[in-house]
Amino acid sequence: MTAQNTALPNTMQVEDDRTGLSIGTLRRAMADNLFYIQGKYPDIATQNDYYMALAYTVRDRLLQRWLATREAYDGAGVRMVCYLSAEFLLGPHLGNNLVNLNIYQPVEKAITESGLNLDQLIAQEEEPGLGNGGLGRLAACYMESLASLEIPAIGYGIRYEFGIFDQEICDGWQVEITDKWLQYGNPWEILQADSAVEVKFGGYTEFYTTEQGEQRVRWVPNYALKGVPYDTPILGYRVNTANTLRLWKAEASESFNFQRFNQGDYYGAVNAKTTAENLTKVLYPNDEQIQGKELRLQQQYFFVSCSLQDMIRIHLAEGNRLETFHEKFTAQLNDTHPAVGVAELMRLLVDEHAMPWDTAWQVTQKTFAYTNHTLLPEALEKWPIGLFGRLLPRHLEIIYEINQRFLDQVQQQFPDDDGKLAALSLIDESGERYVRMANLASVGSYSINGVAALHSELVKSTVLKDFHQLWPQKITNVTNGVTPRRWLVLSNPQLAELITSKIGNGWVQDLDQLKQLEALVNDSGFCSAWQQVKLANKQRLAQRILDFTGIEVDPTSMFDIQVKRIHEYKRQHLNVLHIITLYNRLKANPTQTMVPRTFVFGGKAAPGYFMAKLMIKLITSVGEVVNHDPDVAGRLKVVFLPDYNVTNSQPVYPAADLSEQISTAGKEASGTGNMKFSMNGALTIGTLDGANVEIRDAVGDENFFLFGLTVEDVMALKDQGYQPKKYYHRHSSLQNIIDQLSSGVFSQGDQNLFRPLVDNLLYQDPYLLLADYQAYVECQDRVSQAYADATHWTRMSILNSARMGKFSSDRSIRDYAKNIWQVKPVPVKLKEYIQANAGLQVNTP
Ligand code: 26W
Repeated sequence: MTAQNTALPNTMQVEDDRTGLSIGTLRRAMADNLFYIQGKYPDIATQNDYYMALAYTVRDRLLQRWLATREAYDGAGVRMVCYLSAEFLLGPHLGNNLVNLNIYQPVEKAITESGLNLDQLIAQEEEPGLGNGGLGRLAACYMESLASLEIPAIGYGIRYEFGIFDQEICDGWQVEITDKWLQYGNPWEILQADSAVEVKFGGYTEFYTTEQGEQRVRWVPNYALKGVPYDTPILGYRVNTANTLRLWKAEASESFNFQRFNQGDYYGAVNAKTTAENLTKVLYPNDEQIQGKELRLQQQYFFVSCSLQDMIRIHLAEGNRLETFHEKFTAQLNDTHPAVGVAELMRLLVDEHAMPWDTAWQVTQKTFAYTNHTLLPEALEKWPIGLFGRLLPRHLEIIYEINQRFLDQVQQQFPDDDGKLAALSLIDESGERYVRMANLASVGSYSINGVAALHSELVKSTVLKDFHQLWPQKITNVTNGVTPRRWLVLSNPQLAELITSKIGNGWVQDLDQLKQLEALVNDSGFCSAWQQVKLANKQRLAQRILDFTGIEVDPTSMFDIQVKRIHEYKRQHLNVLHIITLYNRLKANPTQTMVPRTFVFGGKAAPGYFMAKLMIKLITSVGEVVNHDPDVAGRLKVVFLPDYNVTNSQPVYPAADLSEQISTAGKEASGTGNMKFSMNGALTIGTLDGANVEIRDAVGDENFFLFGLTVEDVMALKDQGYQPKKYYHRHSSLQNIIDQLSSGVFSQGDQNLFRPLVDNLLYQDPYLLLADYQAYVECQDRVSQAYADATHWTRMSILNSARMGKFSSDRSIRDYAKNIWQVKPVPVKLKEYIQANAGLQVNTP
C-alpha cells in the first residue's frame, strides 16, 4: 500500500489532477500549471499566463488519449494513413480540443468561478497558420475527421517558424507582417528529439560494387541536415482517438559536420546551424502560382524524406519486411508538393535497403495516392532540370529511369504516337527542360483524385487527359468536406444549440441528421429562433468590424460576404463592379428604396501578386467613397476585414446572409468556404464551378442563386475569340463603371491607380468578368427581392443547413477510407497511465 492510500479512506476516489474532468479538479490543475509551468501566481499572471495554464491542463487530458491511441496502434499490425502535406492550416487548438473532449461547459464554469473569461483566454492563442488557404485548411479538417472516425493516421508536414504572414491594411493597401506564432511558446507540441533523422542534399552519385559483386549506386551528398519532429495530438470528437500530426524542423546535423568541429572551426560549425535552420524558417505565401525557388524544393524534399524514413523505421521496428510496406501504410500526396516522395521512396528502398528495382517500384506504386487541387496552368509544379539535379542528383537519375520504363510501356500500347509520349513524359522537353511533378505523382500512385465532381471530370479531360486514356479507372472523385465541429459547434454555438434542442446532438457526428430540420421550416417558433440566432451573430460581427476597421454597419442590413484568398480567378473585382452598380443607381435616384447591404471582404494576396494587391486597394477605395457618401448612408457599406485567418473567420460564416462564390466556371477546384457558409445558413450566389454544383444539387435549385457562364460557355467563348470591349459597349452601366474607375472617381482623381486593372479587363479579361457582369447583376437583383421576404428567406436558409450533410469532412474521409485507402477504424480504450505506472517500473530489455 502506498502512503497516499493509507491516508485516505478506501471508499474515497481522488480525481487525478492531470486527467480528471470535474470542475474542481480542472480549477486545481489550472492553478498548479500556472505555478509550476508558467512560474506565476495570480497577482502577477497575465491573460496569456492563464491561457497557457489552461492549455496545459487540456493538453494533459489529451496526452492520456494520445498515449492510449499509440498503444492501440503499436505492434497491432494496424494499417495507417499518412497524409503528406506541405501545409496544415490548423487554426487555434484550445476551443476545438474543449469541444472534442466534451469539457467546454465544465471548463467555462471553472474559468468563470476563477474570475476569468473563457472567450478572452481562447482569444490569446496565436493560431498555427501553417498554410495558405483551401489546401492547408482541408488537411486540418481531414486530420480532425480521421481522428473522429477512429482511423489510424499520421499527418506529416513542416514546422514553419513563420507561418502565413499577418496582414495589415495601410492606406487601403495590404502590408505583410511576419507571423511570430511561436514567440510565447507552443503548448500543443511535443518535441521528439530522439526520433530525428538525417536528410542529404547536393553532391554527386557514383557506382560501386558490393562485396557480393553487385553494382550499386551511391549518393555522395554535399551536405546534410537533421530533421527534428514535433508532434501535435489531434483529438477526435468524443472518442479516445488522438492521432499524431508530426511536423519537421530543420537543424544542423552534427554528425555530418563533425569534421568542422575536429578542425577547430567552431564558428563555422555554429554558422552551419543557422543556415540549416533557414530551411523550415518560413512558409511560401503563394497559392496557385509557382515561383520555382530552390528553397521550396528543399523544403518539399526535406519533409518528405524525413516522413518516409520515419515510416520505414516504424515498419521495421514492428518486425516487418519492406516488401510489405504498402500493406502497413498508404501515403496521400496533398497536391504535388510532396510528389518527390515517389523518387525518394525508390531511393530508400533500392539504394539504402538493397531492394530490386521492380519490387521497389511495385511497393512504391501501391503506397502513394495523389490528390489534385488545381487546374490553373500557373499552379502546376515543375522544376528546372538543372536546379533539380544540383539539389537531388540521385533523384533525377531515378526519375529518368522511371520515365524510361514508363514510356517504353506507353510506346507498346500506343506505337509511334510521339504526341502521347511527349504529353505523358515526366520531363517537359518543349523548351527549357523541367521535371513535371503532376506526371511523377500520377505515375507513382495507385489512385488519383480530384476534389469535386466537376473538377474531377476536368482533371480527366484536361490536365491528366492522357493519363486518363492510359488508365481509365485510376482517376476518381472525392468531394471535399469541412468539419462540423469547428465550423458549426465551435464557431456558431447558438445555432448548434438551437439545432440540438430540436433534433438531439447526433448530427455532430452524423451530419446527414440535419435533414430532420426540414420538417421544421413551417414551424414559426423555430423560424423566428433561427432568425434571432442569425441576428445575434450579425451583431457580434458588426462589433468586430467596428473594432477592427472603425466602420459602423447595420446588423439588420443584408450581410453579403466574400472571404477567401484574393485572386483574379475568384473575381472579388466582379463583386466590386456590382457594388458600384448599386452605388450609381442610388446616386442617380437617391430616394430609391433598396434592400440595405453590408459588403464584407477578407483575404490575403500573395505578396508578389501585383494584381491581387491592387484588387484589395480597389475594394478599400470603393469603400472609402461609399462609406462616406451621405446619399447612400444606411443602405450601402463596404468593409475589408484585415488579417483573414482561421481565428478571424470563425465569427464570419455564422453572420453571413449571402455567400459569394463567383469564380469563373472551371477555375475553382472545389472551394470549401462555400460549404462553411451554407452550413451556417447563408444562401449562395454562385457560378457552376467546383463544389457549388453539388451544393446546388443538395440544397435545391430554388434555394441557390445561380448565374453566369458554364464551363462549356467559357470554352466556346474563348474559342471564338473573346472580346471584352464588346460587353463594355453593350451595357451602359458597365461602361459607366469602367469609365469611373479610369477617371479617378474612386481614387481621388488619380487616373493611373486602377489603370492596370481596367486595361486588363478591357483588353484581356482572362476571367471573363465583363461577359458575366450582366448576369451577375440581374441575379443580385433577384437576391435582393428574395431577401425582402424574410419568412421565405429564412425557409431557404434553414433548408441550406438541413441539406449540407454531404459536405462534412467525415463523409469525405469515409470515401477515401473505403474507395482509396482500404483502412478501417481502430477504437481506442482509455487507460489510467499514472496509476498503472506508479513507482516508475522501467522494463529494461
Ligand atoms: C506552388 C504554388 C501553389 C501553392 C498551393 C500551387 C497550388 C497550391 C494549392 C493547390 C492551392 C489550393 O489551395 N487549392 C485549393 O484547394 C482547395 C482544397 O481542395 C480547393 O477547395 C480550392 O478550390 C483550391 O483552389
